[in-house]
Amino acid sequence: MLRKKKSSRDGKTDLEILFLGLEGSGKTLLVRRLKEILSAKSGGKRAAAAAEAAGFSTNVVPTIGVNVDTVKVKGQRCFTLREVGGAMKPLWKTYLDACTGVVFCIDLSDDSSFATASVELMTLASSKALEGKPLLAIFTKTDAPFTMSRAQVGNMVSSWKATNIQSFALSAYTGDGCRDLASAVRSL
Ligand SMILES: Nc1nc2c(ncn2[C@@H]2O[C@H](COP(=O)(O)OP(=O)(O)OP(=O)(O)O)[C@@H](O)[C@H]2O)c(=O)[nH]1
Ligand SMILES: [Mg+2]
Repeated sequence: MLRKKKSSRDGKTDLEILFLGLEGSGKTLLVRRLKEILSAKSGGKRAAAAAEAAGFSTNVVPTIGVNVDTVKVKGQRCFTLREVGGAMKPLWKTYLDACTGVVFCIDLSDDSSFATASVELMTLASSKALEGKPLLAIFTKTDAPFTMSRAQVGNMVSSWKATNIQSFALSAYTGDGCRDLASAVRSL
């Protein structure tokens, strides 16, 4: 069963999504993109137009510690998006108990980190604290000039057969694929 927190205000469930992944895998930009999509939905057309007019900044700096964002979807639930920086990897496990689910970013453009990312993801998948909770693996930076091949990605995904990991590929830079992830997050 998913652990969902009851909101004291309206009785709807609140969700806490934990964003993990190696340094530079794209968590901060993805959280920014998701926040934009989730908030635009809550504010309707006017909010969506305002967000678009304001432009989407792709400027990011490495996360030293933890970033926390909240999005309240009108009349519905509150999403807490908590990113723990890749530099905090030894402390990731201390954030697992409190979350509803994990979004784990894997940088498609970085072949040197691909195997390590897979090992970290498998460690999370076998963690007791995440038992029964959704674990989403996100292949980031699909827009990059160099990305891992379909065969390499396929090999990695097939090694997850015995797990309940769900995977997505997207670019937080262009926004491609981000709406699918937002829909998955909404339905957690
Ligand atoms: N081409 C491309 N670059 C991206 C994308 N997402 C992030 N980046 C770039 O990748 C770098 C790292 O992105 P971050 O979002 O800071 O990565 P992070 O996982 O939060 O890194 P830490 O906070 O250090 O753990 C930055 O230079 C981003 O601009 C993407 O979808 N496409
Ligand atoms: Mg970051």
